[in-house]
Amino acid sequence: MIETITSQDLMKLEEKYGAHNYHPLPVVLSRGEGPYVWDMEGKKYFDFLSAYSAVNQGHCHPKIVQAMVDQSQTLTLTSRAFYNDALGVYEKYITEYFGYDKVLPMNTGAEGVETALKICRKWAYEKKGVPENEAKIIVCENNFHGRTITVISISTDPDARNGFGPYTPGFITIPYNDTDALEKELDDPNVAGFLVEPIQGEAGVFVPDEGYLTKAYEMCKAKNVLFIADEVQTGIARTGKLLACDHENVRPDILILGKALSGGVYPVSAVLADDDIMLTIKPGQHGSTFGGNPVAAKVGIAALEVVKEENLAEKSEYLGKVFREEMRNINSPMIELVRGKGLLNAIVIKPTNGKEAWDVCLEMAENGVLAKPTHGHIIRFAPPLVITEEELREAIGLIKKSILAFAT
Ligand code: IF1
Repeated sequence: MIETITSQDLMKLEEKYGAHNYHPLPVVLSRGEGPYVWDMEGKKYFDFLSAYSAVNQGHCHPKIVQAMVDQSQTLTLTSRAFYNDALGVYEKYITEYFGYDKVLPMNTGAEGVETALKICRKWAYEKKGVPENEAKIIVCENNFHGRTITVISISTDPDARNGFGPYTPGFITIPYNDTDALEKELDDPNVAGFLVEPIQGEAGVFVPDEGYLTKAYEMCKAKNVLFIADEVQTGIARTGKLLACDHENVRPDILILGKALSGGVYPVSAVLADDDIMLTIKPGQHGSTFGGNPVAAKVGIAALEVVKEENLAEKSEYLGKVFREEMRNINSPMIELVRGKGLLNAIVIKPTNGKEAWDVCLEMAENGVLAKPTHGHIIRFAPPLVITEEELREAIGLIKKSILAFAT
């Protein structure tokens, strides 16, 4: 049976045996290399999703895979009940890389967010003097921070949230990109932190006004409130700088990283902060079986080295400009808006002749480019940052052809 299994068979297997919590495009991928993936029939595609920006370094990057293979054959997991010979080296590397005193290693992005929220609350009680159980954290409308109960408690997306209550208390929601609303809520002395995505990914690559992050950061400082940046998706060269906050020279008090911290080969996330914040967490108060395991440590170093060695931030900055310029030059009534930073971009699609973003994505897949709609009418474009200019221009041609197939 295994020998003759087709992509149709595999999609049916997922339908029959897997929970129905996703609605994938009908392609079954079986191989990846750099900016490319191949389906079971051997058809080659440009991957313009990059596993939601986890594969910034390209599929199966040889250096990262080698680090994983080598460590996997030596020691995979000790738990944090014992020391291992890889973790400390990684902790030194990543804290120096991003310029923080300490790192707390976790596995997934949502765990990173949960960790940041816990650290923030602990700091509020021990350092800021907020009365017990009174700490509040400000979050933004249309955020995406993951899928855990607390994280969906702060979501405003009905699909993410509805039907999963009761919800975690202690949060205040304000509009994104709105410093007046932030200023008002910061008057509450029990506010401990402000959690924000420097660019809202799931909301459709929503880029805030220039100066928003700086102003929000300064307002937080004035009220002794921690500025917490979720850079799980925007971080590690995706937006044309190492961090999206770097565009405004803002240094978050708590920084959350995930996804590309492993180049997509393994779940690796991290929370970074300085001692006065991080050391409020004592032994036994937080942790994870897999967090900081030796494979993750070796993979994390390799993934971060690749970002520097291959100048991925500079590439992303330059290629992003090429991408947006070329997209804005496409003459189609379907393109309502092109926006983004670096190689994190989106096109807002105006349904035309009964065709919408999903149809455009199917047509692009047919033509050899994989991307996915978000919120029905927005298509996100985020290729691996290792894509060359020549490859990018070829992909742009295919995207253009797909959009022009519906309306000119
Ligand atoms: C899914 C979107 C991307 C994130 C930010 C934390 C997490 C994410 C800013 C949690 C995760 C994902 C998860 C993925 C879809 C996806 C996504 F479309 F929902 F918005 F990337 F654009 N913070 N983002 O974007 O990280 O726990 O998943 O490791 O299928 O849910 P995680």
